[in-house]
Amino acid sequence: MGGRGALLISLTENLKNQFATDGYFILREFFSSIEIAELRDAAADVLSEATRGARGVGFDPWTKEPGDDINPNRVTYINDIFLMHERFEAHMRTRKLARVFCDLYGPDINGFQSAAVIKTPQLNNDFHGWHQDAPDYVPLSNYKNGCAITYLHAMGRDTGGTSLVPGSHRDGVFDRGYEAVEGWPVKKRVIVGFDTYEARAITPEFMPGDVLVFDSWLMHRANSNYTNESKIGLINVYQARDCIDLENRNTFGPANLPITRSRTVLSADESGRMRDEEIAARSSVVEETQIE
Ligand SMILES: O=C(O)CCC(=O)C(=O)O
Repeated sequence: MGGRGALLISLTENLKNQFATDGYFILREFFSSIEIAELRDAAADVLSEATRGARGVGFDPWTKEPGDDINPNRVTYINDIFLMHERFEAHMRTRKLARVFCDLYGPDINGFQSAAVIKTPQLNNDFHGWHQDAPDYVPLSNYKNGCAITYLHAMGRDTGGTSLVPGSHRDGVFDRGYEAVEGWPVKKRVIVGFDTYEARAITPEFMPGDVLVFDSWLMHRANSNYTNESKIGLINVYQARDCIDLENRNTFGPANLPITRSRTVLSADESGRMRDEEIAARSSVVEETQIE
């Protein structure tokens, strides 16, 4: 497990080994209480404006009753939050977070997703189900794609935490299924063949400021929240620049967005410009290859 603080210099060999073997690690107290308070305020701003029917926003399927103060409309996820609030734009570019992915994947890191996942009060989240993220992403040209969840609240079993199966990232991409459950408003997502993994699942306790870093092939699940307050996690997915989205499946805002080059975090302007240049350079290589 990660020690206290930011590991600013580089990830220890232990953490890198844990990532290779188990497919995840936890950085305890990675963000300070001041940073978490700012992120909660930003979340409250964004969530207060999310209305049903908006693109890239999901809502509690169980009830349309009002939620709590921070999430009055019972939003369960919201994509591209870095475009909605400058604090989330800054979070995606936090030096210490970006450096974690440089240590895992190399000096040049691109964005892939920037979202918030919210477990609303008394949410039965079983429908969310065990899954891997990779089936939504592949084909990728390599495996250098992973997620960081920043916990803004204390979360665990039945309090909105994340469960995972250590080591399951090494077994490839599994088929996904959707099962109807009597009385449920939505189907339950499942991994076909999960039975043999279930006994290995763990459910860590997370505190505000902790970060879970995991490989996109790792089996995981978002848990129910049987408390009376919304529990918020920020999702930041990153990948190595040389991890190519071969069929351009990623439609999230950070797709192909340079976040670091040579381990240096870029500003929003720099990375927007660089994305345009890199995409233009890539298409001219494709054109030249076709002419030859
Ligand atoms: O919110 C969580 O606990 C897990 C999030 C998740 O499953 C996902 O982003 O794929």
